[in-house]
Amino acid sequence: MKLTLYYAPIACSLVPLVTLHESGAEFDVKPISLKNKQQHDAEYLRINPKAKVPVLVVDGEPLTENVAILTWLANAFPDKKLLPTEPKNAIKALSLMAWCASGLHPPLTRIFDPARYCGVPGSEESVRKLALEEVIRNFRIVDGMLAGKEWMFDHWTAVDAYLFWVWRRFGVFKIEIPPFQNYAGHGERMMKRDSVKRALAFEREVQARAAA
Ligand SMILES: N[C@@H](CCC(=O)N[C@@H](CS)C(=O)NCC(=O)O)C(=O)O
Repeated sequence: MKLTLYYAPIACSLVPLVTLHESGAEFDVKPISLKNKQQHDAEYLRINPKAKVPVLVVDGEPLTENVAILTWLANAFPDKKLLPTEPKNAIKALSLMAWCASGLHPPLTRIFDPARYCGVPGSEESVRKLALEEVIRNFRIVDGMLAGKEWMFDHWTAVDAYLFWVWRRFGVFKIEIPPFQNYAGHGERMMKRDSVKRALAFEREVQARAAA
């Protein structure tokens, strides 16, 4: 089986990158520069017409959307228990991944690139402010869910990788927010995992190459 991940530094493609490392699979990574708008190159649009990362190409077949990629990986590598298998927790994991994609992720993009969400001149700060309020509401929910837990379920899963990316993505903005101890602790535990260390070392490598 040939696996290729299309990936960009800082972007949500970190989630499948960490999960691929956790799977123990052999895979290639093709870095894309979102900064240089490479996602709009004709060659890339043939792989993903949505012009987004991540894409996991499985034996020549592109699969998009984090939720689908993580589910595919969990099914392909069942021994690694990348998602819970007990039916009640399996559906909870799907619900959490869907929330990561549709609830936690979008306000981060509005903070990063507010002009994309409202064309009214001078509206950027307002878009940012509202998005930040949404992030704080969401983080409060995640923080409550993680209380007293090492991971979201009784063992590490790809849901933890997704929650970690959201936490880290926000951290890159360096905006002061109230403390979220449980979520912060989760982030610290994630940073100790080999999969995360390898993914972040790769990110540094790609960024250094781009800056050279
Ligand atoms: N729903 C998609 C979201 C993918 C997405 O928004 N990716 C961002 C990076 S975090 C992207 O490629 N942005 C490029 C752009 O919008 O031009 C998923 O979960 O995979």
